[in-house]
Amino acid sequence: MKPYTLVFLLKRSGSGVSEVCLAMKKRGFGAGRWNGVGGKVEVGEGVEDAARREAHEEIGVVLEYLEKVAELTFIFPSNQGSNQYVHVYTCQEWNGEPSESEEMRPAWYAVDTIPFAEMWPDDIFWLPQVLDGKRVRGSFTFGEGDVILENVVEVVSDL
Ligand code: 6OG
Repeated sequence: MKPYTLVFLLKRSGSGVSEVCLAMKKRGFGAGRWNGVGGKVEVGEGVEDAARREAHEEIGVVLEYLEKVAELTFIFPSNQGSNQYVHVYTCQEWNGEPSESEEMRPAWYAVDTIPFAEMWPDDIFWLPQVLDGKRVRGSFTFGEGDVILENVVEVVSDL
């Protein structure tokens, strides 16, 4: 299964995460949805290196420390070529301000205003737990119209 990365920039306030940077995908797979930044890991490329490259290409930031927070499997039975194994990270230290590219338009959202209805439908099952400081492993099977047919999400101690 093809490896991908997904990174969410976070701002914290005293007790926890206050804001998350989402980016509107302007073209390609997932266009029209808010998501973290990321993409395919190229052959011979390290996973974290791929995450850093994509963040720079898509929103112009240089990531410092990355924290691995999830591993997600997305299965499209009617289109197996779209199956993905996604390594998910959060990042609280970066250089530069998120800025728009040809591919993505970033915006900051307070954690209680995350636009789940305009995101991939799996996100509601795992992103709140990640923003709550947990690590998760998940698997999602998608049907026609990107409806979720099956989902398994477990909180894990290590990834
Ligand atoms: P490019 O095609 O831009 O990489 N991605 C998903 N993210 C979520 N939250 N749910 C999904 O459900 C996703 N499928 C793919 C992984 C695609 C980017 O989109 C993410 C990559 O960051 C199906 O190279």
